[in-house]
Amino acid sequence: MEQTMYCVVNKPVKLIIGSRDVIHDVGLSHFRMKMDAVPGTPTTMWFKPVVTTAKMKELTKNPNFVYEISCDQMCGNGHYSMRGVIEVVEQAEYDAWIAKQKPKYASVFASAEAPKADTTKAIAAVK
Ligand SMILES: [Cu+2]
Repeated sequence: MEQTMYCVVNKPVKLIIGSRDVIHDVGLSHFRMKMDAVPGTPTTMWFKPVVTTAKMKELTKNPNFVYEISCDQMCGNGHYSMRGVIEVVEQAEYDAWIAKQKPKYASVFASAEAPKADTTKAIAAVK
């Protein structure tokens, strides 16, 4: 399942990155950044998005433009699916989005199935 990380334009974002299985790599190709995700050794990376996704759709003349976040390390069978989207929005849009979110931790711990260990989950925990 593709996940979306919402960020506010012109506000710094710090990712605290880990892995529960093998070495992955968090890649933000549009920001020209990447950082390894290493089991047992947390890494960090920060960035400040300065152009909203909506503005990038205009600038690129591509109505389907999305900022991508992906695993940039060939890590195994699931590598092809380790991809998400970063949605860069204005503060008001972010506030409206966050107000509609439900806590995820309660449902994770109540579930009999443990969360899948992959880079995307680690990233999702940061947002
Ligand atoms: Cu991978």
